[in-house]
Amino acid sequence: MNALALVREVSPSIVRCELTHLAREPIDYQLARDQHAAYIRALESLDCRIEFLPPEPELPDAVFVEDTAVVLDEVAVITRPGAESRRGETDSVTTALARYRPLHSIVPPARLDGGDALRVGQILYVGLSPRTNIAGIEQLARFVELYGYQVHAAPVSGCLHLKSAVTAVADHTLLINPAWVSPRAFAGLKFIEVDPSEPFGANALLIDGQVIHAAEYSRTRGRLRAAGIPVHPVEASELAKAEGGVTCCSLILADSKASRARGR
Ligand code: CIR
Repeated sequence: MNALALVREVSPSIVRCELTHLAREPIDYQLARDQHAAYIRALESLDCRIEFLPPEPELPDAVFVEDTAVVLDEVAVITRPGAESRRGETDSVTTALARYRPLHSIVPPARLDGGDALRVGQILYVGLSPRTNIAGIEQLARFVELYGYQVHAAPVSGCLHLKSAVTAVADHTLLINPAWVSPRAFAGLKFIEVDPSEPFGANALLIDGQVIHAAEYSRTRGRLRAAGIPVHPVEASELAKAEGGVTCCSLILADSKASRARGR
């Protein structure tokens, strides 16, 4: 499968990023850029075509493009990020996505971060989190139900987003930190648990049967490989200090639809 990955370069202001659960540590901006470049190479090695969103040097968290939209095959929903400092990130994403998908937008008082939306088949699990409120989940549900998706809320605690706690790593299989989200929220699915020493290891980006996963979490990587899942490790220490993971740095559009750019 070819896919389109929308990404955005790391902003120099990332040193002023939002932090919720982590204490601020110095971020090496050049190393963050190098790690981001390696992440993009990993996407390319998985046959993704890369499209850069315009840089947003004054928006500290703009590299974490996942939070600005929920992209499905048929439609995309522009979010209203839970952190006020991040709301300016959505304009350029709206312009970019309008070429590929019909759009809906989350409006006040709703709040929603894309990092809280996990799709498994026709079900969207949506985290009730520090960033996403009930109104956000309800608005998202109204939009995506038009396209045959069901929305299930999943409360998270101890982490920023649902996808900090759980991601899809194969058909019907989730990588999960059960301390942050209850497996009971995902009836009928199989689980691989993170190694208990790697609570942040549950964030993996699944593309066409293979996953990109932060190199730091070697024990969890071992569990993925033992389950037969091909893993591409990428160094992600600097973005992790900004509370970001591998899913956060791209918006993935399945190319069958992406190539049918709207109006072109
Ligand atoms: C934030 O707090 O919004 C950023 N520092 C990190 C966002 C990470 N995004 C994600 O996990 N989807």
